Amino acid sequence: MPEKEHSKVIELNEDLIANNDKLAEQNKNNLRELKVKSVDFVGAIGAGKTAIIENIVKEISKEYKVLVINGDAATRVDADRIEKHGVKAIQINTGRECALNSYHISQVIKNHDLKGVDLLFIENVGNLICPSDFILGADKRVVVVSITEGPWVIRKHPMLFKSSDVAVINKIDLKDVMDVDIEEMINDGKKINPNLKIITTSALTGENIPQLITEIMK
Ligand SMILES: Nc1nc2c(ncn2[C@@H]2O[C@H](COP(=O)(O)OP(=O)(O)OP(=O)(O)O)[C@@H](O)[C@H]2O)c(=O)[nH]1
Ligand SMILES: [Mg+2]
Repeated sequence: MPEKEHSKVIELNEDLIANNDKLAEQNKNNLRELKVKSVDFVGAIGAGKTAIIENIVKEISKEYKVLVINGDAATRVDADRIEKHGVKAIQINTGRECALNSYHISQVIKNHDLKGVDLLFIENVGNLICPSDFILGADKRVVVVSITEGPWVIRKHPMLFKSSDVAVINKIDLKDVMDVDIEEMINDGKKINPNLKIITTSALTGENIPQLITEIMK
């Protein structure tokens, strides 16, 4: 690509990210005004984001009013899984876009009645790269990976781990069949972000889900 065109592409990308950041700040302020606590779940395809959110809502939805936004390229599968637990879910299909952005969240704030909602859980599109450029304005970001993605999944994707508050290493029920050193994965996360709270879970057995809930509710 000629140098001039190349720098135009970089400018365009920088504008896109700056505009996204501005709108994310507005989302954060609007949600705080509405007294809605918000958590953005990011992570690899199939790592267990929906399964973890299902476990959490099963535990807390009697006490708290929860709304879930499910980002997905094409289907309503995840929103339907959440709604089975009696919790309202809004599916956003992003098509060729590989992450939710702050505009999607601003539209939910604008078009839905969030009065009385205590917690907003946002499941981002399965992807360990794109969401690092697009913050949404949530209070917390939780990154979910699983041991079936290989022992190097954390060190290969440092950006998301740098910008997250909590990391979940899921599917630990499979540790006997996977040749993965979970302690090493935890060390990778700590090296990338010493402030990261790391929790190993199984969404299948429910192991350590209470610890995750405590962390999210802080
Ligand atoms: N054994 C085991 N399977 C799990 C666990 N968590 C999720 N799964 C399974 O892994 C598959 C993917 O889980 P999902 O919850 O759909 O993962 P996701 O991250 O939401 O996936 P996308 O939305 O497609 O990115 C499903 O078949 C789940 O039942 C776990 O802790 N242990
Ligand atoms: Mg999902």
